[in-house]
Amino acid sequence: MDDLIKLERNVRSTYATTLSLLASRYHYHIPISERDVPGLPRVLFLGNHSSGKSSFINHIAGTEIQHSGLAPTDDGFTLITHGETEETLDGQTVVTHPDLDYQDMADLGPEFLAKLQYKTYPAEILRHLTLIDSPGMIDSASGSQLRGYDFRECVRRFSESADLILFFFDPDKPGTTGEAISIFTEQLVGLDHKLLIILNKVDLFGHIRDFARTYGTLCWNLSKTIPTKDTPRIYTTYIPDIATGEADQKNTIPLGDFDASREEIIAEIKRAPARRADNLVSGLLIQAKRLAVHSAVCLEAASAYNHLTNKIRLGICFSLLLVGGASWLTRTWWFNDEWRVAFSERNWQALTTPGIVVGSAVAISILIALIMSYALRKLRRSIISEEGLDVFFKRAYKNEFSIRKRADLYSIWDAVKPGILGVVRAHGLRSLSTSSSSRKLLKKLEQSIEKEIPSLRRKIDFTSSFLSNDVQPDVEHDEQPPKDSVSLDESPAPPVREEEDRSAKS
Ligand SMILES: Nc1nc2c(ncn2[C@@H]2O[C@H](COP(=O)(O)OP(=O)(O)OP(=O)(O)O)[C@@H](O)[C@H]2O)c(=O)[nH]1
Ligand SMILES: [Mg+2]
Repeated sequence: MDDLIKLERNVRSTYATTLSLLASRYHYHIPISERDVPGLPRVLFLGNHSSGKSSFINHIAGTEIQHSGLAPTDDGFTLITHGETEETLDGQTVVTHPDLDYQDMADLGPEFLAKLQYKTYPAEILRHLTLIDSPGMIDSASGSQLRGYDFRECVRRFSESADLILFFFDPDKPGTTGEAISIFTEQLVGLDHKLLIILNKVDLFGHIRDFARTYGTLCWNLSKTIPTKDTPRIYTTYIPDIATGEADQKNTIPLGDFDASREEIIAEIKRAPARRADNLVSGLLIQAKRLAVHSAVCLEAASAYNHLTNKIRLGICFSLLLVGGASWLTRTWWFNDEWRVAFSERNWQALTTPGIVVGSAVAISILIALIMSYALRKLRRSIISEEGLDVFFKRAYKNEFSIRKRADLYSIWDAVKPGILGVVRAHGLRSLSTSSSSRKLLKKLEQSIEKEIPSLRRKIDFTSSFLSNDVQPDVEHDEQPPKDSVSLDESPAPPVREEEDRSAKS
C-alpha cells in the first residue's frame, strides 16, 4: 500500500513540476477530477434494492457490517474501511474530518449527510480498500422527493471517484428499475471501464430455463440502456452463506460455475488498488500527451505569427531607412533657395513639384500600411480557424508523420483542438510564449511522456502482499494500520495530503 501512496506522490509531483508551468503558459486547463482522487482505492456497490449489495459486503468482510433484508434496507450511503476497532461516524463528521478525504461531499446537502455513515471494521480486506454501500434503486420517478436528497448526483460523484463499480441485479428485478435506467444512461456514461454488472441470487432459480429467461431479460434491458456495441459481460453469482438452506432443497442448477464467478468478482475487488495505480498513471499520461500537443501547436502558431510580424516590422524599418536615406541624398534638391523663398512667401503654386513627390510618398506609405494590416488580420484569422490550426498541427509534427501514420496523434488532436481555438480567441496569439524556456519545458514534458511517466507504473508490484490475502476477517492482527486508514479514537494526525496538495498546486 505504501507503494500506492508513493505512486500518488510521484504523480502529483509530476503534475506540479513537469505539467503545471507549461499548462499555465499556454492557458491549458488540467481537470482536477481526472488527476486527483485522494485516499484509499474505492469500490462502489450500486444496484436495485434487495439485490444483495450489503450481503456481498458482509460476505467479503467475513462479518455482518451492514444490515440486510428483503424490504429496501439502506436509505443512505455507507463508507466502510479498516479500523482497529468497530466504529461508526455520522455524515457531518465525515465531511469535516481532516484525515478523511470526503470534504468535497459536504455540498450534497444536509439530507444526504444525515444518512451518510462511515464505518470502520478490523477486516483484513478493508486495509487497502474503502467499500461504499448505497441505497438500492427503486422504481420511482421522483426518487429525490422520496429520499430528500439528489440521489443521482450522489451516485455520479461516488462513481467518478470510485476505482471499481459493482452494479447488482437479482432474479426479481432483471428489468432495470426507473432509477437504474437513468443512472446507466446519465451518471455512468463513460465509466464502463470500471463497471462490473452482477446478477446475484442465482441460487433462487429452480430450473435452468428460469435462469436463461432472466439472464436474457437482463441482457435485453441492458442493451437498451448501455449504448455499446457489445452486450456487457454479466457476472452471475450468489452468496453461499445465505443460499445454502434454500439451495439444498430446490436447486436444480449446478452452482459450481457461479462460485467461480464470485471469485472473479472478489479478485476484481482486490485489484482495485492496481486499478487505482493504472488510472493515476494513465490519467497523467493522457493529460501530459494532450498538454504536449496543445503546447506544440500553440508554439508553432505563435512562432509563425511572430515571424511574420517581425518581418513586417523589419519591412517598415527598412522603408523608413530608405525614405530617410533618399531624403538625405536629395537634401540639396529639397532645400534649394527657390523653394525656400516660395515657402516663406506662401507661394504654393511654385511648390507643386515637391508637393506631388511628398504627397505620393505619403499615399504609398498609407497604402502599404493598409495592405499590411489587412494581410495581418487575414493571417490572424486564418491561424485562429480550425483549418489554420490543422496546418500548424501538421507542421509541428511533420517529423513524426514522415515516419509513419500516427492515428494516436490525430485522436489527441481532436480532443485538444477546441481548447486551442478557445485560447487563441480569448487570449490572442501574442499572449502565447515562444521563449526558449517554454521550448525547453515542452522538450522536458515530451521526454517524461517517453520515459518517466510510463516507468512510474512499472515500479509497483501489485502481485505481492494484499492481492493474495484471503477474504477472511482478521481481527487479531498486530500490524499498524496503513497511513490512509483512520483510527477514530485518535486525535487527527497532521493532514499530510493537504500539504502535498498545496505543494502540488504551488
Ligand atoms: N437466496 C439468496 N438470498 C440473498 C442473496 N444475497 C442476498 N440475499 C438476501 O436478499 C435480501 C436483500 O439483501 P441485501 O443485502 O439487504 O440487499 P441490498 O441490495 O443491500 O438492499 P438495499 O439495501 O435495500 O438496497 C436479504 O434478505 C438477503 O439475505 C443470495 O445470493 N441468495
Ligand atoms: Mg443494503
